[in-house]
Amino acid sequence: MHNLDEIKLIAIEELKKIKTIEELYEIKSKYLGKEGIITKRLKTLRDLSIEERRILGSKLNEIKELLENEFEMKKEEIEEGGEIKYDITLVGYKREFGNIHPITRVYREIVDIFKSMGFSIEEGPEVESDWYNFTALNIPKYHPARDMQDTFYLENGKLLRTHTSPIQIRTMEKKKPPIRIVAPGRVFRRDEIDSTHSPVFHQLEGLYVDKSVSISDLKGTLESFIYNLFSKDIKIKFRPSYFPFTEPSLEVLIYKNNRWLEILGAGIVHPKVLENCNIDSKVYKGFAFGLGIERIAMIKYNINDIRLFYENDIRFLKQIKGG
Ligand code: FA5
Repeated sequence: MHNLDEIKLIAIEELKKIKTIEELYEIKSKYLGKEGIITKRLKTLRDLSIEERRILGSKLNEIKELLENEFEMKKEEIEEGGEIKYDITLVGYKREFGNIHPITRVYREIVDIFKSMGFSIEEGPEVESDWYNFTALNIPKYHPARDMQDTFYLENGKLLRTHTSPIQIRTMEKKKPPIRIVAPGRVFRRDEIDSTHSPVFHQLEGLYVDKSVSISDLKGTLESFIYNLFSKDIKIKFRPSYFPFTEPSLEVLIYKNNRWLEILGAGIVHPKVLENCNIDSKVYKGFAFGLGIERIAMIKYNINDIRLFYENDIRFLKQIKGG
């Protein structure tokens, strides 16, 4: 006669091997049926002393319960169709890999070029005061130039910056010339949305202040930047413009897909702007520029509608990969 632990192990081993419900009931009756091994043992308990009955009884009941559980589990397994509980042929979840957004990608390329020319990076807040966004830049209240950059005003009198030019003022306030910085950021305007305009877009400001700075330094810097970012074959055009904070002022356009696209505004820093920052305009001169990052990305990646950048359509974002 086997001891109880052996009986238990043998029963479990036998259960593992069976495949059908018929075999399962056979084994169940072999151990737990009327004439089953465990049942018979339970019947012999009454011939034992109280102490023996207590010890053996609890052991037998424990095994009985365990085997009943095992039978139930095996029954479920057989009913669910054999030993395989999971369908390993099912298609799994596909994990999408992310991409650097085209705006971030172009922004990084632009910054790298200016860094290689000796410019360092500055930043400023998106919520600005009237002083930094307009007044210090020689755009006093009621100046018509404010109309071209209408913005979103907050209840506390502050506004969402319309360009990155306030960072010029912030930088000149804290640094003494020579100054050579670029300042990227998100800007906001009450512009109508169309294929080349968005109410939220990105600019990169440039500022160079030193004792002798001329318009040809500005032109040379911008040309060198554009040829570096695109190639020498790109068609560019400078045209006169007007900004209250530069004099003279100009714009740069690039020819792509049968149209001229304006990418930046620039000029020689107005003496009043230098004076507003306590820089002696008789000693120092400066040039500044502000370029539209989306516009540059549109040219670089041949994108004809600015709205594609903000729709987060994976089919679009996937196409712009690399490096
Ligand atoms: C300015 O914002 C000036 N602060 C630029 C400047 C800086 C001039 C320093 C002189 C010295 P403008 O409004 O033209 O200028 O905008 C500059 C560039 O931002 C444009 O050339 C264009 O590329 C881009 N841009 C302007 N408005 C939008 C818009 N709504 N959506 C997308 N890009 C825009």
